[in-house]
Amino acid sequence: MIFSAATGISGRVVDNVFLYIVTICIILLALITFLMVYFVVRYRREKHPTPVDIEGSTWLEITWTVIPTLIVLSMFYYGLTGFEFLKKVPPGAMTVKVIARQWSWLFQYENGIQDPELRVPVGMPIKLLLTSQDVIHGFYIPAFRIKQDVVPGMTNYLWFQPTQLGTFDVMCSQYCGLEHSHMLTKIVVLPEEEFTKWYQGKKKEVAAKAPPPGLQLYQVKGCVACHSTDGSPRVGPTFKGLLGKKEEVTTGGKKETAVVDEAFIREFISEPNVVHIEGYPPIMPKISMTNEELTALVDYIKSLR
Ligand code: HEC
Ligand SMILES: [Cu+2]
Repeated sequence: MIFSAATGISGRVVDNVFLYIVTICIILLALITFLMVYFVVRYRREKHPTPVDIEGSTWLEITWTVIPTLIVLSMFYYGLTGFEFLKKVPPGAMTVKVIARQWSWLFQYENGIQDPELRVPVGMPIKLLLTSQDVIHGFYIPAFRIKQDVVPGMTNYLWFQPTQLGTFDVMCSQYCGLEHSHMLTKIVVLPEEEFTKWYQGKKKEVAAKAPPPGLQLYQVKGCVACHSTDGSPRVGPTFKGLLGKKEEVTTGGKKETAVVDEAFIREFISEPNVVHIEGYPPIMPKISMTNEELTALVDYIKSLR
């Protein structure tokens, strides 16, 4: 559901400003159109064959200058206070880091949890710290009516306070390359107890320091944006049946046929720009990870037959 109704505190604030401005515009449009048509009919040439000079009216001119000025200023004032509201994070907000990259989102909580979807408790103000690992992205939650550029090399922020349980869409609002339109995720607003349960449970996993399973790394490290695991086409080759596959590759300008084995996968992930696979764009990013993580990922890819 993309054009969802406004929700959360920011949703109401933004919608009110928007409705106020649209209402004034409609009233002005109707008034001006009506007067134009009325004058055209009333003062048509048939009725007034000879033009006459008319004296200006100071009062009339003052009125039609002052009233529209006040209306425009009220729109400015209303917009400005709305903007200030959207930029002032209430105290006690829960902070979550958001990482954007081509072409997926990652959320990092204060206790170390990482997840491709954002889970939050209802009623709690949430502050998001936004950074990008590559190009400019735009973090956009239509239902909450909030949007902020996510720029590499700087941290922007955004806050919202959900007032309603449910699942809401997150989109990228900046054209950031080939798969931009698939850079989607969800915000899940949970009852407080349910959130706490999830938060504590996940924290134990993190504390146990077990290397996360390959599937989770596949999502957290963002491979999912470019590689499918079921054979369906994405920007990069599917992981399904990758092990043992024969493919045409170019290494240092030399074309050859390679058989994908464990070492090939490992080296490709560590140095993605040495070998190129025929038929794919050379855009695989170098993604930092530990040796254990790399092993878990390679094992996961090997398991996808
Ligand atoms: C932004 C898109 C993108 C992301 C993110 C990405 N890849 Fe890739 N990957 C590609 C492309 C494109 C290729 C083909 C590159 C080439 O031919 O130069 C590729 C190639 C590969 C290959 C070689 C495939 C083959 O057919 O031999 C492996 C293995 C691989 N990626 C693993 C990963 C892993 C693991 C991750 C996550 C840690 C990842 N990729 C993240 C785009 C991506
Ligand atoms: Cu993007």
